[in-house]
Amino acid sequence: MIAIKQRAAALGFSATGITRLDRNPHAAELDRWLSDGHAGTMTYLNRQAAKRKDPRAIMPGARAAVVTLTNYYHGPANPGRQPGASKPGRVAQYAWSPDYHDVLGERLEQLAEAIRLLAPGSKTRCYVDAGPVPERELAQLAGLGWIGKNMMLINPDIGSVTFIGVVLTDADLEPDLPFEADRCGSCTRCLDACPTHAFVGPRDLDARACISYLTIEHRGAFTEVQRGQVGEWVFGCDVCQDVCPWNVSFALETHDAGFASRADVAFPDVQTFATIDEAEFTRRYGDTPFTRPGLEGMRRNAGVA
Ligand code: B12
Ligand code: SF4
Ligand code: SF4
Repeated sequence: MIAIKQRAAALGFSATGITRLDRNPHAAELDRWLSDGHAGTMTYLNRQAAKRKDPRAIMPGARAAVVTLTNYYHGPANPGRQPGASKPGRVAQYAWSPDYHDVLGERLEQLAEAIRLLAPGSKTRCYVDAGPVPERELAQLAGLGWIGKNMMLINPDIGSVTFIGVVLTDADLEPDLPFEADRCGSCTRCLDACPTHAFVGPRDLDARACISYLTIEHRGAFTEVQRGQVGEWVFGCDVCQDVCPWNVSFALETHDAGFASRADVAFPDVQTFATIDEAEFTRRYGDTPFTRPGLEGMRRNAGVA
């Protein structure tokens, strides 16, 4: 399987692992998380639960997953160094560059082609963030890292500031060993630093209180409590990753041209959202993740910031 990993490295993926598909060993955790209501209004997670609990059901005949990590770290969030730092409003780093669904989707298709060449007649399907794929779970099983107390997949060499991309295939690929160790130890920095105390416990995040959920997935106005929680963040949140010692020590700035940051997205002028109309919003931000909350959502978030 060295050929697949070499191809993945050449395509720009930071790390790649392979796992055979089986029943999700943490299906019970997913059930409990959902029944506790921690998914909030993300009801698609309930609808997809059966497939997340048994990823073999996602694609007919699927036997293996080739799982990739892509580093998107843009450097320490040092407001003094950032252009536009005097402006209010912060955007999580995963949104700073062109939409990762597009960039990684194309790279995964090229990786899938390499798998089909290696195993003639095999079928493949690519996923990044969309679809019923338990991505962090598969990454851990493919040996790429452990699930931290902040629920992120942490790779011991590059940290957690990564996207996960997956190619499912019916080819019979030799798997890697799962990453069994838990290298969080007694650390609780992420749990303690979360501005909204959204962690009910280690590896248990109530998304309804998470700034990422509130600024991106929540529809409608904020309550007073939610306004206080969201604070200066206008899109997503990086706090539980910024404080993690594995990122502080090992995350390296990306030099991947596909993930070059866009100043208008990384450091937007938050006043803009109050004044522009839908047509102007689409012209400026139509190809960015800001389209998920849309102009109405970004206006609401910016209003708090
Ligand atoms: C819904 C979702 C969200 C929700 C809910 C987050 C959450 N913690 O579940 C919200 C909107 C809040 C969110 C926020 C973010 N997200 Co998000 N999100 C997802 C999505 C679409 C589904 C996740 C899901 O199923 N959650 C439900 C929980 C229960 O499942 P799970 O996270 O897979 O957890 C499993 C393991 O933890 C396992 N488990 C439980 N206990 C144990 C114990 C051990 C020992 C082991 C091994 C496993 C294990 O069981 C769980 C069920 O299988 C995934 C993409 C995907 N298809 O998977 C991206 C994804 C998880 N998100 C991602 C990112 C980047 C983020 C943000 C950093 C974005 C930001 N900066 O604002 C934040 C981080 C917040 C956080 N600390 O989790 C990346 C994570 C990459 C990585 N390296 O881990 C993903 C994988 C997207 C991608 N393709 O890159 N997200
Ligand atoms: S992303 Fe922010 S709000 Fe959400 S759990 Fe992490 S620190 Fe808390
Ligand atoms: S901050 Fe500490 S507890 Fe949280 S994920 Fe990182 S190492 Fe684990």
